[in-house]
Amino acid sequence: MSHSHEMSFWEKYVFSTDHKVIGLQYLFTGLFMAAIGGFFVYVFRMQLAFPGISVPGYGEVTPLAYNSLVTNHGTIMIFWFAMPVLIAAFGNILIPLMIGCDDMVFPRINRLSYQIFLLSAIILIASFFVPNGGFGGAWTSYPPLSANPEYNATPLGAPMWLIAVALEFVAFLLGGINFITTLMNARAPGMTMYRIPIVLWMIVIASILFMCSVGPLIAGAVMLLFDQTLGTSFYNPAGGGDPLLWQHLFWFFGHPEVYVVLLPAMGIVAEIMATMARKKLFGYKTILYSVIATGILSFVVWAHHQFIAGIDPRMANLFTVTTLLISVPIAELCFVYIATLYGGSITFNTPMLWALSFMVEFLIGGITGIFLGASGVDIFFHDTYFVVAHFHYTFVPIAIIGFYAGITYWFPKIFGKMLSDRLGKIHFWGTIIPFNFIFIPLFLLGTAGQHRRIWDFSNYSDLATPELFNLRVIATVSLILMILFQFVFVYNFIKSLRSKEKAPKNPWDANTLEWTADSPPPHGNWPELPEKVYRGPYEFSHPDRESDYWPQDEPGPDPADPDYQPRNS
Ligand code: HEM
Ligand SMILES: [Cu+2]
Repeated sequence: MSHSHEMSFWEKYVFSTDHKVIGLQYLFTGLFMAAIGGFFVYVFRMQLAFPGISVPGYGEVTPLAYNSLVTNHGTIMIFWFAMPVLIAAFGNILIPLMIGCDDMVFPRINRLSYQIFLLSAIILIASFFVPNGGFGGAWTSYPPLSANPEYNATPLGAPMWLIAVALEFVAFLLGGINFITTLMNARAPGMTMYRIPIVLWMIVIASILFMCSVGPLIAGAVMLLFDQTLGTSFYNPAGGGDPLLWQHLFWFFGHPEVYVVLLPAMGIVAEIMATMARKKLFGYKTILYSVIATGILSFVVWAHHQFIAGIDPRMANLFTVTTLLISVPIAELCFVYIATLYGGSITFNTPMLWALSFMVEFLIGGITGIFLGASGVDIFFHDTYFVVAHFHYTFVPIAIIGFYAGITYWFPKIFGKMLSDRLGKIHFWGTIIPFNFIFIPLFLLGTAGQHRRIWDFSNYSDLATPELFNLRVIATVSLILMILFQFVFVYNFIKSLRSKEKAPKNPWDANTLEWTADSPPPHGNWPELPEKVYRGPYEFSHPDRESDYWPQDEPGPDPADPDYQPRNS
């Protein structure tokens, strides 16, 4: 490479333009933020189960603090953990390696994207320490509560939160430009559209979805900032504004955002399933077109968040129909994945367990979403813990399971060492079992009418029964168990990094190009870029071949070619 001189620590790890280093920066910043978001959840779940106690490691939870903890937990988990890890970290690391090029097309824009992201994280964290603490108007930030400093009691925290979120959006717009251009322009010869690994399609389609949906929200956020700080009244009815305008702008972005984080996770799962089942991914094009259909449909469902906002019932029907329609392509994806597994010779190692559990848990989230999408049912469930349980059954698989699936699968490539599969399995079960014991009780609490965003339920006689109290304790104890088991992963991570044994180049016998690079890949990825791609990424257990996998760059016939002559004929 052109870097003949020794690079200093700063050049190598802080101001690098290498896509892998930027990917790791996003990864570790995202994980650090997840730890904060996780700590917040521990604090407010303690308050919910044992109201009024002083939470170990935090202290007493005041109502104001409770609001801020919930708000920032949600904000951080989605914008500073799910997006940076699933899209920015995996996207940055995987795109060039899987399409066979040496870096992103605009490496310095890429670096700038991370730096703006880091700044946004710093501003958000700083907002916890200003007088009255961080913003407490919920991650959806509905006005007039969010717009009026007198109502939300966080005159500094609220604008800082908005500025942090806006900067984070800028970072992801810049990052998305790189992802799309790189995928379109830097592919190795022979890497045709239908030979691109599905995870890259998912990451790039997610970036496009984000770019198309975020514009109106940025405009809306600026207006909200003006309402907060300059006394305008875009959303203030007293001044002629309309608080519902924000709800439209927010959810026009907010619902596609769910698919923005879902798609990369589903892509990760697809790669792992094909490899660990030694089967060709079933219906590559079906997946691609279902994802595109999902993306388009996701723009016409937003008002299912407004069924109780005084919407005309005929309009509610329309949004019920589109919401239920979107479950069709998503269900299709699930069937396609099951078809991939069908008849495969499955290895149940750690990445595969995560991938399989993703399907099971996400299914619960998806099915309960159908209830909420029906306007009549939602009138009862709206803003209860049923909703909280529903979206966590989608977000925890996406963010937590998706992350662990991806990191355990690509760990040998990224860090050049193997993780312990035994510790991995302990961590897996220690996470997945408590996870269900957190959120099944929340479904029950929601059906019992327990409202969300409430600081102390003992104030409501119908919610202060011993049965409901027990359910809250089960959820909180399970959460603590789940958090404790995360340290098994941390231990495994550090232990593997320190081990002397190097990982092989291609430990899972996979086909995609990243496995042909050294582990970890050097700056520039390969001494010489892959010369040609001969086939799709999922030629596993091909009947004409002795070996059960067929790397994309291995010279030889292309089974998709019409002139292809099978060897055995
Ligand atoms: C196992 C870990 C988690 C637990 C136990 C948990 C628990 C909770 C609870 C109980 C609430 C509602 C609090 C209230 O309404 O008063 C909540 C809110 C929320 N959580 Fe989580 N959560 C977890 C992980 C996540 C993850 C991974 C995400 C997203 C990637 C997420 C996103 C959200 C969002 C968006 C809200 C709404 C915040 C708001 O109302 O403003 N959570 N969480
Ligand atoms: Cu929605």
